[in-house]
Amino acid sequence: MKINVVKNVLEANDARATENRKKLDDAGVWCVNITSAPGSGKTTLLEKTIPALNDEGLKSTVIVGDLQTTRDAERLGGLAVEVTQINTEGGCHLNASQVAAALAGLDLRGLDYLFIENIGNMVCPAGFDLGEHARVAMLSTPEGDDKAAKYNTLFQPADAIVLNKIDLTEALSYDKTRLFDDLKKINTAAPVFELSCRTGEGFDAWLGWLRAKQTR
Ligand SMILES: Nc1nc2c(ncn2[C@@H]2O[C@H](COP(=O)(O)OP(=O)(O)O)[C@@H](O)[C@H]2O)c(=O)[nH]1
Ligand SMILES: [Mg+2]
Repeated sequence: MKINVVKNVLEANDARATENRKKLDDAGVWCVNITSAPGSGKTTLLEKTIPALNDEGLKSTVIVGDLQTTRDAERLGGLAVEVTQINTEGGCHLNASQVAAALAGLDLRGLDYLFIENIGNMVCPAGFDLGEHARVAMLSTPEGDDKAAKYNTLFQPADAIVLNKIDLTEALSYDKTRLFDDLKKINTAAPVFELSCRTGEGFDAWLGWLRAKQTR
């Protein structure tokens, strides 16, 4: 008897993620999976990003993952065309089956972007493809300038990296050269967007990257 549970779980997840991506491709929806520690500013980033894209006629839907509560969904309700909350009830990451279930309830016609806010966790979400087109690994200055090195499994596969809360750089003596030195060893391909969701500094480059990805 051969038992290989972990492998089977990941293979099943990958297969479901591929189906999700195909569904999104067919609908012309470009999907971003946002991963970070709790409190980095994932929901705040979406609160600023979605209306800015909407002003340009680009429509977004959101899937929000949380262990409990619908608080993030409430914050984003009214900004996106639709917001779907997934409560994992203790689960430390979203998986492709949960996203498939959410997609089954969504009308993707006329949409440009699907933003997925993953569970706040710098370890578990890294191993699970959800069917996204790009993975964004986010961090923020209050977390300290050593986090990319410590949680390299999150930053290594990222297609883009967001450093948020740069308005606090001086107050926190955040040394971004340490971050960039670490990223040279971990991921040199991903663009790094240094921004502040509070002041809006750096936001244009982030929006420009998103805009360039939606090509239909
Ligand atoms: N100073 C500052 N605070 C921010 C910024 N972005 C988010 N925050 C705050 O950080 C806290 C956590 O943000 P939230 O979006 O809920 O983080 P999430 O857990 O990653 O979704 C909130 O109090 C936000 O107001 C920023 O750019 N600068
Ligand atoms: Mg949040």
